[in-house]
Amino acid sequence: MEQTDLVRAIEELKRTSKAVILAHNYQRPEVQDIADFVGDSLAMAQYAAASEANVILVAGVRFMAETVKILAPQKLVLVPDLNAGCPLADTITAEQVLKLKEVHPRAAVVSYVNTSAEVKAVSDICCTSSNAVRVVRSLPHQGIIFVPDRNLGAFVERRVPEKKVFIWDGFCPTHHLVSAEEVAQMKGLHPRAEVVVHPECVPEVQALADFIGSTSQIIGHIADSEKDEFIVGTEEGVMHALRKVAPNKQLYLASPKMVCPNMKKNTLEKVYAALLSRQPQIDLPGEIIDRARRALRAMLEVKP
Ligand code: CIZ
Repeated sequence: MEQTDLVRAIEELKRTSKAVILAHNYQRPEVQDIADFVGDSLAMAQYAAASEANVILVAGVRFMAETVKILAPQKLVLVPDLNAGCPLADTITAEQVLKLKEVHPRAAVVSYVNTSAEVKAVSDICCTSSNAVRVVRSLPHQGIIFVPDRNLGAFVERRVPEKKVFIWDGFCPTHHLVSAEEVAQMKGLHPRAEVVVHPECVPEVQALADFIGSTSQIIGHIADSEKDEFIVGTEEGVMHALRKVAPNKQLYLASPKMVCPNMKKNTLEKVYAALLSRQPQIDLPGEIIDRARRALRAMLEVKP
């Protein structure tokens, strides 16, 4: 099918099946453009929970669709490709978290949203890259077990020095693809540009940044800034949203290598096929949903 026919067919299926499509900021431009909502994983899940639609297609990676299912368990949650996983989330299992709890029994477990539903189910509270610092500060515990991203964990540790943070050694392979040397080179080429990076980047890259934030925070920062040139250190899908909110600004991706192969598994063809067949669906055991929801709700209760 031609792209325009595919888009028309998806619109028709959305209407007849009363479905909504949520897309993460890292999705392909054409997938973002067909979505009812584009944002980060937390905003996607909040949108889904408040939505009246019974069918939610999540164009992102698996943990994002699971988060939607946990917060809106009565809804049918579809994904374009079940194999779109997250290597960072795969670095830790629920059993490994339980072992960490045995070693640090008085510490609270803070799990980044980039984790499986099973890991969330054994966590005290979740966090995103937007609110990790706030979540950790909100806890009465002196010790924090932070999983699974070591760079986000170190970012939190630098901002909350009064706590002892035990950090898991996971990382996002896509955010590790940009080096400090590359960012320094880009700064040399564009000396007037501000450097904005995601906290999943290595500390040496973060040290060169003028602003560090989640995808939504990066988009908000660039849209609101009076500056007109930016070097952007996160997955390249965010450039599409940035070009929409800041059409007159000069935007340079920090490295052409920052492309997540899992995020790019979702195509318009797969979105169409999933809506048509109502497959693949995200299904989770009720007990995991209930326990993981406690950790997600605890995060949602942290004051902004
Ligand atoms: O929270 C998310 O969706 C992730 C994984 C990154 C971000 O900053 O949007």
